[in-house]
Amino acid sequence: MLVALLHGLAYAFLVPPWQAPDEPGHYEYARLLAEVRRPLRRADRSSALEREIIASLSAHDFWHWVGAPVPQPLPASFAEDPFLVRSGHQVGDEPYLHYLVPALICRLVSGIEIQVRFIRLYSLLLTVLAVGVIALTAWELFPNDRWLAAAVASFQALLPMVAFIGNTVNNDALALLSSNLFFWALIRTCRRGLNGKRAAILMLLTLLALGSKKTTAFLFPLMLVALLYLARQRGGLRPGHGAVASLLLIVAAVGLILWLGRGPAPTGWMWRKALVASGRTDQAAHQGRFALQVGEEGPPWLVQAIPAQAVQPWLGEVITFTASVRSKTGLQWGRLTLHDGEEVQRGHFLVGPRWTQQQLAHRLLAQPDGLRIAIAAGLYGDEESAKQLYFDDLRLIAPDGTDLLRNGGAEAGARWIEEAPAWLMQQALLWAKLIQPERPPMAAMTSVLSRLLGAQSYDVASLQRYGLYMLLTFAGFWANFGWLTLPLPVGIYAFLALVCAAAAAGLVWQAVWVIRGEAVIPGWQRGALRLLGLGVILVLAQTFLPMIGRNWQPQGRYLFPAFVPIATTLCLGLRAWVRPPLRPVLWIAYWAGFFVLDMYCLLGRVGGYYYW
Ligand SMILES: [Ca+2]
Repeated sequence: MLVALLHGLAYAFLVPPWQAPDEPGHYEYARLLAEVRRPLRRADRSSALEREIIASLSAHDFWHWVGAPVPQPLPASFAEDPFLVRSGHQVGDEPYLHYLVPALICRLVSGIEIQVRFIRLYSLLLTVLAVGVIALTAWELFPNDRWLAAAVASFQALLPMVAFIGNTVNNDALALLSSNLFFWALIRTCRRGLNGKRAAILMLLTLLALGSKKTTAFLFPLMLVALLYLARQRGGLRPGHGAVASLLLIVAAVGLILWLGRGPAPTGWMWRKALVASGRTDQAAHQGRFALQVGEEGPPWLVQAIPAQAVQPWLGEVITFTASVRSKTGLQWGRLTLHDGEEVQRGHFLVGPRWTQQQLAHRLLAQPDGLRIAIAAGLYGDEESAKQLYFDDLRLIAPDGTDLLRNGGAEAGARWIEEAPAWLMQQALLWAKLIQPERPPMAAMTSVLSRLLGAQSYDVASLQRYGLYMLLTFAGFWANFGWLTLPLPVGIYAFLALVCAAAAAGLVWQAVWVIRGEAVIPGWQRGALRLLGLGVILVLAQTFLPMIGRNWQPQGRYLFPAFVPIATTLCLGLRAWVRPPLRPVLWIAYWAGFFVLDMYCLLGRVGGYYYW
């Protein structure tokens, strides 16, 4: 804890004000909370406060240090500055538990810079406490190997990025403390057995963590699995290996059938964020077997969202939306719509029962937040006019002739696996009378699944982007200072990656040993390590899955709430390479390595950049 305190103090004072990611946004949150004294909404943002913060940024040479051009004149809001706009707002986005004390600080002391310094000290306090908790956790988990426990416990105190992020104006410190508390309680429960009180503590700590930062969400499923697992162990209910294997086989078979089977809903097309089974028909088709239908028999409109990365190359250029359309009977109104986040463009037309070509051209904005295109029956705002229309061969043509739409010909039905969650959720909500039958629920899960399963999320460019983001996340976990503008030399990251790869290999080896029964470890410890392993898998899924199919970059610090499992697996993996008599040497090398890294980061990288 003393090491963490000194390490943290060094960063809290060496790093100039505002030179940590998103500090202005977190400070804005605290100040607004101090003023309105109730949970904040997006509408509570104040432009006067933003101008005050921007003046302070300017006084501390913010743009110079982050390596961005100094704006002339100063921007009037965060949104007007090309650098700050990427940081986004925390207000309306993050839970407010963490900000209570910073808000209090803002009420007690005045002067932006003093407030920022005090809020940093509050973060430091939380981080130091978090190190204390991880030490207790490691002691609890490895009573038979004190060296290993000390290595796990010191990992957090010695990691440069924790010392940096954990001591700036940011909500990561409380997330770190609360998730460490969760893991401490989890391991105590594994060792001493589950009872009502311990289960309640685990649930409360999960809530505390969830209230501190969104990145602790993985603790919720982990808590549920842990409670079930520990309850089963207590009850002595142990299904044999055969039962587990056949259960897995059944799950895999059902998954395969759901994956291969295709239902009536047109894949790629949504109505009110849900797939619609009635949106496709084989009663009429311009080409192929199927067409989309809207109006009396189908939903009143159908939407397809084009991801931001697909339209990115065509900013400022004209794209053309074309469709073949006909009515069921008589002359009917219909429309094509394009929505690029700010501007909605509608093209109305009148069609009869013969296929005709309609089109709508649109110039993309400079900063579209993705693009949504829709086909609809009737006139806009006049539901009475919506009669049956068929649409087929829809295309959204980019300047180079590529088609940005999926399933424009309506030939592909949605996979059952895409439809099943939406359908089940809808049935559950209908049953609970939470929705009316005519308003399908927000089946966000459906669009998430189609993003994860869609082939367009895995083209070469996307895979390269994911690889880059994973490397940046890895770097940001160890050390990347400023607004992630001050990385270490690539060679250091490569070395750290080698160490991690060695630890992973050691871990696999160790796991094989344990499974083959050659390593004897107590049952409670085996259970605790399994749950920690699950924690690592869950946090990796939580950090990396959201980047699939959209332009979103994870950060290394999003892994911090899983510090206990990450530090444990890393140290266990390293230990596996060394025979017991030589282990003290391994750990001394480990601490020496950390000491060199810390000194280099602090004096070489951070000090060298800001001071000498
Ligand atoms: Ca067709």
